[in-house]
Formats: sequence, structure tokens, C-alpha cells
Amino acid sequence: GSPFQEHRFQIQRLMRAFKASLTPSGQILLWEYLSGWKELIKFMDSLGAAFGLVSRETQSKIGIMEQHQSGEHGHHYRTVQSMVAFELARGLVGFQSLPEDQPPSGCRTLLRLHRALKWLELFLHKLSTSRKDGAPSQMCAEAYREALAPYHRWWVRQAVALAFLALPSRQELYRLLCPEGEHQGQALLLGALGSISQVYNITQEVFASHQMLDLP
Ligand code: 1Q0
Repeated sequence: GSPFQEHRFQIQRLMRAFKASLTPSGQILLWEYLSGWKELIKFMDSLGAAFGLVSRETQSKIGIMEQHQSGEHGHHYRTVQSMVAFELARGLVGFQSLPEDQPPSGCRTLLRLHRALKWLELFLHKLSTSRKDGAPSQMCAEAYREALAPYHRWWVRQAVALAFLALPSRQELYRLLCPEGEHQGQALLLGALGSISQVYNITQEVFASHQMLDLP
């Protein structure tokens, strides 16, 4: 294939990444989880400049996680569970705001991605069950209102609303998602959705069990 192939978004790769992040014992592997997000960034970048802000914000969160992973205590950042245990034990979670000179914790950073994963789950569900005349911009906005807007400042909500208007039509979106056709695209969406939901639910349980669902 083309030498540039790995730069193109592939929904199969997205699905594989989130699937691979789940171990049989219910641990979530962070490297695989983040590689799923990197695949999503490729998709966002293929949507054009209107999604630059969202893409850069996602990259910045991934970057913070990777800093932790390559740091002195990197081996504690192999799974969601080991990261939570480590940051809890060391008092690094940041239940109150951390001092400025300290990097954002892995837990509060992952929580941002985790909430965004809910947005994705809702959106993919809407898209995969939508009718031919459905408008992706509306599906995005509904999912956003439910999953993310409550956590975002006013200016972010305005910027995101503008980005949604720049989304392509449903037909074009399916073509980008899966050039092999809408029928296959839908099957792949459902597959991806299954893994994403599982990963979301496990992370949610871990965070809820430590009262970590609203870290500043
Ligand atoms: C395709 C359209 C994607 C739009 C998704 C809506 C998410 C908007 C997020 C915009 C955030 C930009 C401004 C900064 C926000 C931060 O304040 C906020 C909180 O962090 P902090 O440190 O201030 O407390 N940050 C976040 O909430 C992180 C958000 C991460 C971005 C989530 C992007 C979700 C994108 C998914 C990929 C779209 C692919 C759709 C189709 C996929 C098909 C398989």
C-alpha cells in the first residue's frame, strides 16, 4: 500500500485500539486507549480547519498522559487502574486544584478524555441508528449537550457549536468513515461502539468508586 497509509483514519484501527485496551481481567491499557484517541485525531484532522481547536485540545491531553508514561514513574501508568492506585497513594490526584508548578494529574486528564468518550459513544449511537435524512451536526450537538457541555466554559460551548456547523452531511460522513459503503460502515460503527462502551463503563466504575468524577 501507500507509504502514507498509516496517516489516514481507519475505523478498523479505531475499533482494534479500544478493543485491545481491554484485558481479560478488566484492566484498561493506557497505551492502547491513547492510540484509539490518536486515530480519532486523524479523523478530526480530515474534517478540516474548523476542527483544529478540538484536535489540538485532544492532542494536548494525550501529550500530558504520555509525559506521565515516559516519566520517572511511567510504569505506574500502564493501566487506568494502576495509574489511579499510584496517584491516590502518592496524593497526586488533585482532589483540590494542584499547585501551578505541578503537571496536571493523569487522573484529571484522563477524566477529560473519558467524558469526551461518552460524547463519542452517544454520537456514534445516533449516527448508526439515524435515517438517511438525519443531520450529523444535530446529532453532535445533542450528544454534546448531554455529555460535555455541562463541563465546558461558555466560550468553549460557542466554539464547539460553530465547529458542528462545519460537519459534512451524513452521506459524506459515512464515506469518510468507511469508503466501502454505508452498509459496511454501519457494521463497523456498531463494532467500534461495543468496545468504546465497554471501555467507558469500566473507567466510569473505577473513577466513581474513588469519588473521582469531578476532579478540578
Ligand atoms: C467531530 C466533532 C468533534 C467535536 C467533539 C466535541 C468536543 C469538543 C471539545 C472541545 C474542547 C476545546 C476547548 C477546551 C476544552 C477544555 O476546557 C476541556 C476541559 O479541559 P480542562 O483542562 O480545561 O479542564 N477539555 C476537554 O473537554 C477535552 C475534550 C477532548 C476533545 C474531545 C474530542 C472528541 C472527538 C472525537 C472525534 C470525532 C470523530 C467523530 C466520528 C468518529 C467516527 C468513528
